[in-house]
Amino acid sequence: MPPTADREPVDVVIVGAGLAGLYMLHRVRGLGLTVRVFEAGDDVGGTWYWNRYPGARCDVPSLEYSYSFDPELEQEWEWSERYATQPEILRYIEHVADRYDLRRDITFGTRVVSAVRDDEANSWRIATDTGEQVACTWLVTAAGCLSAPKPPEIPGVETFAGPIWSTSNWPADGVDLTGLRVGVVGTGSSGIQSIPVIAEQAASLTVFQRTPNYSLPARNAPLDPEYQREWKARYREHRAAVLQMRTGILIERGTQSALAVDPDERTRRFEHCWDTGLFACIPASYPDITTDLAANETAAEFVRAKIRATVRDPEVAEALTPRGYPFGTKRICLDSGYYETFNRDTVSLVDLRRTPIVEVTPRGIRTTEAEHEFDALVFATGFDAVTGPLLRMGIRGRDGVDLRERWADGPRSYLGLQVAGFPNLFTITGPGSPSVVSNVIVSIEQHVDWIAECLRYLREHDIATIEPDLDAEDAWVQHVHDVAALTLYPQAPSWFVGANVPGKPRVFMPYLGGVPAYRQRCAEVAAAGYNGFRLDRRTVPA
Ligand code: N01
Repeated sequence: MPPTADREPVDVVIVGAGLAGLYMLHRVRGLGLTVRVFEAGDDVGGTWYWNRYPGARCDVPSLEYSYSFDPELEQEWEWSERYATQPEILRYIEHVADRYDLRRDITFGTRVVSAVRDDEANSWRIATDTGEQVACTWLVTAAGCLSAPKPPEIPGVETFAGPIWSTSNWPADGVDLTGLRVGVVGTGSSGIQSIPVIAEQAASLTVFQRTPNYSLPARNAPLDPEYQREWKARYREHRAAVLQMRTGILIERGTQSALAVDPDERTRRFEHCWDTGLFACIPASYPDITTDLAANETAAEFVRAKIRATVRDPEVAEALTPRGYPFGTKRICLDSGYYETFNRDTVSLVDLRRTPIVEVTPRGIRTTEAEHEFDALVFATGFDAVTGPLLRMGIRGRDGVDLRERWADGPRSYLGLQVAGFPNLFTITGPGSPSVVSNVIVSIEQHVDWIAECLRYLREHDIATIEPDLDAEDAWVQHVHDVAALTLYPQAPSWFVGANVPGKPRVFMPYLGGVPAYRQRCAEVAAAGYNGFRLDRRTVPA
């Protein structure tokens, strides 16, 4: 039996008050619908609320990683750096919450633990970890793609005598690492951003690396006020240009094969990218870098040479050098002094491919070779990405079918927006949409606008339920797969394919068809009266 609701039912429940949930709330209010938002954190911000680790910053330029829905908002907010730090982005999100008076509909410190479809009442019954229950007609998840931290999966973690911090749940008051011997496990974006800053504070730092990543210099700098003024004067033009970009980030795209150009010219092009500090620059230089192994290897070798030229100890340089998977098929990292950090006397690297971790001990970390002693440990071990945040929400659709069962062999959705058998459930940046392979705020705004317009349509046409046709869903899942198969992406054991979570089905989850094509498809579907969706006018029993 679904739990009964003990609060007034509402039209819409939104799960999450990060960038997606806040804008969804704003749009839903604009439709005159009643709404509740549940947020696990004690304030707004989502990813930018939790990931407060030292060095955390965005790797999409600030002027592009911001809402576009209100020209006044974009004019009044001043970014101080090319790539904003976590505190600055959080201040921006708090400003948005204040400006549109959003907090009054948000229940903080509350996690949704079950969402059960009641078909007869045409509602979703939501239960939270604080015991609250509420029914809603439409359920919108805005839980983010990288919000379910993955446990480190190392035995003995609970025995460590000192503090353990996780980059994905960093103490809000910060941490003083001065004078400490620190061990960091994990060298994805979070590790790579935090390691140089931790190294500056700690007495010593040991980095435990399982898979080397490709990282490019961010070239972060204060934003020149004149540049910002000029940008803002042409904001509409820039926003329109962004929507023409495959990744939703402004970038110059080449058209030639990397193998067709003179090697010196290709190196000059890569050098230019190395200097620009845009992570999408090298992959965009030549279209076949993402599709052809030999073309990809030219970029991979360019970055490897940079690592060798930066890191003084050749053995350490070799250990830091990524091999065995194509460049860019794991999320490329942007750093500020990452490779240089390994030239410090106080920093050492443990190559876990050579000597794996056996266990965490009360004193530190024991590998097959040695026990390393620490005062504190930092885990930067990543997330159960894309599906994790949805599957931990206890979602059960028609006939009590658990979303976990439905997705046992990998996520299935139509356009990444809805799942067959789960009527009136919308998933912002869901699997099968560009989400994490795009500038996510661009994808968030597009999904929110699409869902808001859909809700308007449903009301105007007196429609009680919307859900995808199974055929349309199957065709979309196949299309997402086919597009990914044209690229090198599925070849890497990345979180994009769920390879970082033991037992997770290996399916490439985001949609690689690019932002413009995806937007067009979604727009066409809506314009055709929600082609591929089943709209049900049935009246709800009294
Ligand atoms: O997580 P990750 P992340 N023993 O999964 C290692 C976004 N982001 O938090 O690769 C030893 O990338 C794991 O090793 P391996 C961005 O999209 C954006 O860093 O599985 N090591 C890997 O090295 C990013 O891609 C920004 O072999 C273990 C690391 O931990 C995504 O979030 C900043 C281990 C995890 O790397 C995730 O990044 C930060 C174990 N048991 C994040 N388990 C921006 O700049 C895991 N690892 C906006």
